[in-house]
Amino acid sequence: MQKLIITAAMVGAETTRTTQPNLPVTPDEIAQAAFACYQAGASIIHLHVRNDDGTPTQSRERYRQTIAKIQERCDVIVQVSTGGAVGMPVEERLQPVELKPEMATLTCGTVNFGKDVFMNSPGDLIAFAEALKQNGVRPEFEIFDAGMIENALHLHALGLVEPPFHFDFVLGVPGALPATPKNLLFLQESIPSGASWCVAGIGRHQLPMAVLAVTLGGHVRVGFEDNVYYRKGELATSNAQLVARIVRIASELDRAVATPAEARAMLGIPRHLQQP
Ligand code: KMH
Ligand code: ZN
Repeated sequence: MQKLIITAAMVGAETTRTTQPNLPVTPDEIAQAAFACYQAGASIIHLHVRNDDGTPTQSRERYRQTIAKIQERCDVIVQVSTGGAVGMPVEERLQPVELKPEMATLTCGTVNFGKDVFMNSPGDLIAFAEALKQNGVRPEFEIFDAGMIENALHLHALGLVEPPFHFDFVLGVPGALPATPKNLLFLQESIPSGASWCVAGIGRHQLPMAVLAVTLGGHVRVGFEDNVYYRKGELATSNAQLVARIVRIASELDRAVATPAEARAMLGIPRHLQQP
């Protein structure tokens, strides 16, 4: 089995300080939290940024400041969000890609998202894939529902993305594919051989989906973007606490955890370049 890549999704766009008082918001807070996650065993930081008042933003400048502060502390892989928050236009969502980060998300279709609709039209997917290609950024395909895998492969047919492919199955969003073992197995079987996958279980599904991924040879995403609890009724004290639990479980199951350098090799990321 490949070494385990742990992604920390520490911020997101929807989680608030009201639901999780330890949510990092400022560039300094996010960089400190990223370093703690790296020390705990995360090799990828899935990055969203916020304004000082806590509202979500895709500001290129805010991403630039935050990435610089992360890179001052450690060589973790920074994967910027191109999802942003529901309702943001494509141009706004694409701002952090101009910084040429090592990775970015690419959501592969439109999906109901709680009471909202997370829009990703066929034309949007092409715009995201073109921007990532132009800037030399490795995509992580965000798969909220089974049909999105086909949309990702269509981008390959158009010559916009190249293997090795990496998929993130986001399971348990209200309105999207439920987080069940059966669905996870189905998705695992539905991606091309040679592709890698990660699972991000939402809410109470985060831990059981992660444990399944550790045993099946997939990779794991944890953090406050997807889940704010350590266990039922008990808030997590930090994102790093959630990462550390996965490292302990992986150790018990004899699954070694990847360093950022090992994750780069597995994901086809050529080498680590500091941001200008
Ligand atoms: N905030 C969600 C609407 C991504 O980061 O690419 C989208 C999201 C996906 O978080
Ligand atoms: Zn995200």
